[in-house]
Amino acid sequence: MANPVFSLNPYNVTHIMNHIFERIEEAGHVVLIAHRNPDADSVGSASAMYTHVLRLEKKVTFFCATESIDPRLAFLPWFEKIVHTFPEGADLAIAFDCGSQSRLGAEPKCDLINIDHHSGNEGYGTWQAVDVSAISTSQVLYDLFRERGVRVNPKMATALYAGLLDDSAAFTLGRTDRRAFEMAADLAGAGADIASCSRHLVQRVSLAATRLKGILLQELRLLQNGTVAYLRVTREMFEATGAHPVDCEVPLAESLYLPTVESALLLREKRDGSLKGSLRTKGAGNMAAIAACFGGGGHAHAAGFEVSGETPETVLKRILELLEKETL
Ligand SMILES: [Mn+2]
Repeated sequence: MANPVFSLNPYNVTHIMNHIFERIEEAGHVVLIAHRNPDADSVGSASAMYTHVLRLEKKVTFFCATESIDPRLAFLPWFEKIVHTFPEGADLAIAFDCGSQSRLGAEPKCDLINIDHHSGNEGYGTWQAVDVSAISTSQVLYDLFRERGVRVNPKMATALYAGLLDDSAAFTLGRTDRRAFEMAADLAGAGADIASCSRHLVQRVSLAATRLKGILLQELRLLQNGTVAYLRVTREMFEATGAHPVDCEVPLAESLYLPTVESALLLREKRDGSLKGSLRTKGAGNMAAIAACFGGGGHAHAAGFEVSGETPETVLKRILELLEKETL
């Protein structure tokens, strides 16, 4: 059975934090795990920890099961160190920004620390530092570093800032608060490369992604009196444009900019015939609860799932019913 999820708060943060840093100090070989199809928060958090573990003169491996990682993340420190095979002989693994064990893309035999901010975190691992009030996993890690008195150098500051910038949607999410801005100010003071983070994570788009966006926006359907945006992505669309699955994120997010749209659903056909669903909302419904009906998870405003053996039409119909219940 999974361990209970600790929410970091002033009463137990010191306790969890000490466990985590003592385990790292005792370990000989630490593996840092960015989740499958990683984002800037997962890679950035693991990157910041990489510097910390290196400073302790430990053997460290940066692992991510996905081989074709979003190239926008390549500017992050230690990105070139990422390997796709889980190493033998590690005695400690740390997962970053990974709500479920299946997203790890590996089954570590050693002790595992779970550092995350997803509300649906499964509580896997030997120790958990899961703060659901944090806007990014990099914020959870930033708090742990600060509490422990770990000095954040410019490389670490850039990596932590990248997670904050990306997960707050460039400081535009409604939940971007004083804590987020104070962290940003502190990291800027610590030498974070703000310009590179903006350039690579916000102001950069591939031609393939731009072409895919054009097709998706053309095919976008508005349902339920214009309150739901539906985007269906076929394999042909990827073949025609050369785009990467992650390139669906921006069109999906921007479909919420339409004034009548409250929620958005994207269904993407995968190579094996299964469907990847992504749900977003700017309303009150809980997308994580809907995704959970399909074995997925995430946040209230953004969640995802995977299903096989069902048609997009069946999945869409069921989601529309669930959305209706969520927004009643
Ligand atoms: Mn995150």
